[in-house]
Amino acid sequence: MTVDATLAEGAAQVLRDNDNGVILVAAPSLYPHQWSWDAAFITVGLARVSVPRALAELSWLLGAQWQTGMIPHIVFDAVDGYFPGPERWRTELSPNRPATPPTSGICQPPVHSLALAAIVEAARHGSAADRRAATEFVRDTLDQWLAWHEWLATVRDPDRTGLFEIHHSWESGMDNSPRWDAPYTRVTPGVMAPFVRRDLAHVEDATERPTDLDYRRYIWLVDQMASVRYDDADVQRVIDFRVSDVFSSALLALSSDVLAELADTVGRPDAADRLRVIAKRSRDGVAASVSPATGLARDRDVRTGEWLSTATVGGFAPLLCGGDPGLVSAQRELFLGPEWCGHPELRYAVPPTTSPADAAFHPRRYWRGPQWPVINWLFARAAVERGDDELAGLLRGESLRQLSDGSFSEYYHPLSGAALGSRNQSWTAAVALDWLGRSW
Ligand code: 9WN
Repeated sequence: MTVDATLAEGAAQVLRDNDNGVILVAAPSLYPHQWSWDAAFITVGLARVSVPRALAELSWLLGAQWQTGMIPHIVFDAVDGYFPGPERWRTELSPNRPATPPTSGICQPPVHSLALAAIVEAARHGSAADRRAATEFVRDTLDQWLAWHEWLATVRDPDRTGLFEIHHSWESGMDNSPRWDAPYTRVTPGVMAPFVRRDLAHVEDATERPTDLDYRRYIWLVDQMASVRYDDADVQRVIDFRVSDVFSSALLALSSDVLAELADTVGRPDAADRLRVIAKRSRDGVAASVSPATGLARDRDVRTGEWLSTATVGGFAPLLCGGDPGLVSAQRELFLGPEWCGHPELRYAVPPTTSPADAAFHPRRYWRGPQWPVINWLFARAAVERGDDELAGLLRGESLRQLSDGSFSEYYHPLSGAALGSRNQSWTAAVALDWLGRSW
């Protein structure tokens, strides 16, 4: 077998091992449930193995959609082992949650249309039955995806700024990124029910995970949301954390454009028009956030009105959603330059989650420096959407070198290249499989 074939077989094996017959768990022991954005990346990989299995994964997630349109960040499986589980979330207090299965009460970045498009693409090369199933799925579920995008673009962006707000850093998917340091100084936990973390049992070294103080704040916010039964308007009134997330807003723009194209293919120009309105407003919002001083896009603390300028990968939001060619080319130069992918001490030339040149950089601690294959995949996917195959090719080549250790780790040490976090993480195996199956 060639090196690539061995790696592809290893990735496919991880997906098989993590399949519990209903869902693919995000990781074998650290994350034994279905996570929203993980499921999307996992589906991209699954589409290369089996179109029906890929459709089933998205279907299960969509079955847990809330009546508001929100897709929850965790769909719980009937196993114990993760904290916070359903008993801490208490989403049964909300009239909007699905009757079953239990879910968390927040969301994650909207990348699901990329998964849908990957299924459609795989089906094009598959059997007639695959093609029919994929088209029917797009047609039958389009209104549910549209409701999800519209919920983000309206309820979570009441002033139509083009940047939607999050109420917990878990909603960004980048839990302890320095992006959230300033807003978290204003989250001051009071008296709360005790809890025991379970994540630390699954990593080699506690410095690979968020701190105990981070966790107190995370759970405090969960308790605040539960105290108002996850009512959208009440959460905005009581929550200590309200931040416009520029990276996720760029993903909403990208995903809305991709979903609009799919809507056109199933004869839904009405939906396509609504999605393109969301895409344009989000793209404009992202462009307006760019700091003239640093050239990086910025999040904004809704409670104080303050722009948040940290040198994190979130600053490259315009490279995800595209837009003004001058802005995109300036960002591209910065991205490949010495403070980012071109930093001389990096083992692989893919973006660290925080610039090594920034004081907040920490090479082991989760989203504060390590490199995440799924983030690299997103930048490559977005580059292809803009016609920048060269950038996509660079990211693919370096990522495959990084992944060649075969550990399919959750994240990697940016300087040494060491595997960090969970091993055999489903989404890492999924993007590896996708990269191996294409030339960008
Ligand atoms: C909280 C599952 C998820 C990813 C997130 C990542 C991590 C959870 C945790 O794992 O978050 O949602 O317990 O740390 O930060 O991006 O979706 O892989």
